[in-house]
Amino acid sequence: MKSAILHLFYKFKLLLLFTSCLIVVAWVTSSYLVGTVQEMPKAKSLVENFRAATMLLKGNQKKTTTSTVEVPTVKSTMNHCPAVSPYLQGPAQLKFKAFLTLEEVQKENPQVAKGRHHPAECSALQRVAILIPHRNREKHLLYLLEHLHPFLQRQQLDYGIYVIHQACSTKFNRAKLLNVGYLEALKEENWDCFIFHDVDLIPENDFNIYMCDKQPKHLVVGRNNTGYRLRYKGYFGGVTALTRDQFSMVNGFSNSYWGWGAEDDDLRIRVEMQKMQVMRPPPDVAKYTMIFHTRDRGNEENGERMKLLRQVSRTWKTDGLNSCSYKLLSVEHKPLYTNITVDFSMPPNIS
Ligand code: UDH
Ligand code: MN
Repeated sequence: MKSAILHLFYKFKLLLLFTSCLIVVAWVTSSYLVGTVQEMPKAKSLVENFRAATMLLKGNQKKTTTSTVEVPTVKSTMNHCPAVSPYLQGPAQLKFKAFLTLEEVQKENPQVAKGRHHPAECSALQRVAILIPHRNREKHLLYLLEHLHPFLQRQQLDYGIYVIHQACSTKFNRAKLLNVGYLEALKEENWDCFIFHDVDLIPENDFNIYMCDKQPKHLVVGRNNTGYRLRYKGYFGGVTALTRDQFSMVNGFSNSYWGWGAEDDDLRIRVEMQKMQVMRPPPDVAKYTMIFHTRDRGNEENGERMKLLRQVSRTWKTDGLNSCSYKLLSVEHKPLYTNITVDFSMPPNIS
């Protein structure tokens, strides 16, 4: 009898031991699984953010501590935006309304102030300044603003649009205007990336990302008026993206190109001299519509351009950002862009 009770007690002990083991195993497994489920999106977003965040974010964090400009417009406590925005739509059929007005474009963009916008839901990967050289192309500017604001917002960028307006009736100088844009925009904000943007080129595909990369980027592979082919090998005009440091490393554009042509080739030579390599997005993405126009008065072909191009290796160090003199007439903060008006005096040997 006694041994039967003992046997029963022994069995009960075994059962108890087995059940506790089961409970322990169940507890360990469940906490591991919950942990894994929580880690998944975290890991995914880390991977997503990795590519675009790499170079520039690191650079920024170092720089903002030493910089005098201390207005990162986005709170650092927010999550970084993903490398690929969920709002991108891909290729678009562009429409140009015949009677568009600035007021209409302003009404379409109530969330834009002083030409600037940043995403509310995440911290943008780069602060991007768009610089547009301009004179007497108001209609083109209107179309560009209408398309560019929603385009940049779909890319979740922290951006500002600057129009650099040449006031004087002297020969047009696109490159010098862009140098002015860079210098003036940096007085307002420590921009990471600069997009040098012709007023008449409208991007057709929002996968053409307006962010800078490890190498200077040329964004216009094709446009409607060239059958969407690169104009020529080495073409580096229309729309380009360079980081603050890449542009300063080449001393910006030359200031010496008065009239049309070759200032963009000059920049390419500067870039290559610094052992940088121009990169381009895939041709099906880097597509633009150029609004039709004829040659402007005051922007005739520059007869000196080939001569200037041959001298770049001798001139780049002293002709550029560090020698860009101009008369600043005004800086106006309009709802959709900042307008910088400048006056240039032409050297006496230029006619
Ligand atoms: N720009 C102006 N105003 C001017 C001249 C140039 O705003 O008077 C700016 C504008 O941003 C323009 C950019 O400089 O997009 C480049 O100038 P462009 O558009 O005149 O250059 P593109 O190479 O045309 O597109 C050259 C003349 C085309 C002649 C066509 C004849 N078939
Ligand atoms: Mn043009």
